[in-house]
Amino acid sequence: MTRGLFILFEGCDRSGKTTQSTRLVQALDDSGIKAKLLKFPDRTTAIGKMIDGYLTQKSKLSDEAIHLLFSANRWEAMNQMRADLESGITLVVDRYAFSGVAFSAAKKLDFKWCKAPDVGLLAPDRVFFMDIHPDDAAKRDGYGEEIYEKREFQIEVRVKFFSMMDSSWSVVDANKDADEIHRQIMVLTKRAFKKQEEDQSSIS
Ligand code: T5A
Ligand code: NA
Repeated sequence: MTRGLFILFEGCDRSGKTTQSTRLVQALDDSGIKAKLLKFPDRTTAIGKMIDGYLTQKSKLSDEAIHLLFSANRWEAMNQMRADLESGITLVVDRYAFSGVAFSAAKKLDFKWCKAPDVGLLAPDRVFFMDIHPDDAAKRDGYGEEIYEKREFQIEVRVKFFSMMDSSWSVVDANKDADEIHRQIMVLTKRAFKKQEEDQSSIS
């Protein structure tokens, strides 16, 4: 059984992660590849409901407490994610631990402290960074409703994301037309499947 791929979308707020991750899962399904869409925070769990209350500014939490809740919200999904990947399902994930670190570090929490609770989580095979300048994101529908959607803060978050990138990341120009972005994501995804195939044939 070939393991599924773990494909992650990251980016600043309103960069189009949900739009593109949804389209990718649909396209994979259409081409007969089993794929599942996951989104963090998962606001449906007990922990997720606490996170939602914080984001929508209905409740207050310290920076440290909300950071740990975001991490716990990933840990509670881990067993299912591992089982899915092992059974050959590709996971397309909308935000993950890099968001956790970027947003909390942008609040000036210590970078190493921010990374610690996520150590041991499954790592993504590929990361697509949806890159948009916060000034362009601010023009999109619904911007400014949640706690972090403020210009100066988003600029800081974007810098933190860039500081965490390695060769598994691709920076995608998220200010382009959604169809064009989707086509680019498909090219990058096909390349990731091909690489997995090549890696497997070289060890067997
Ligand atoms: N957070 C998250 C942490 O602090 N720590 C953590 O550990 C985690 C996981 C909520 C907040 O939580 C923070 C980060 C966030 O501030 P969320 O639930 O992912 O995280 O936030 P959402 O509000 O759901 O999502 P975003 O605001 O990030 O938006 P998306 O998903 O990037 O963008 P999307 O696809 O919903 O599109 C936004 C708008 O733009 C349009 C869409 O139609 C929509 O109206 N759009 C485009 N317009 C023009 N051109 C394009 N190419 C477009 N693509 C989409
Ligand atoms: Na979203």
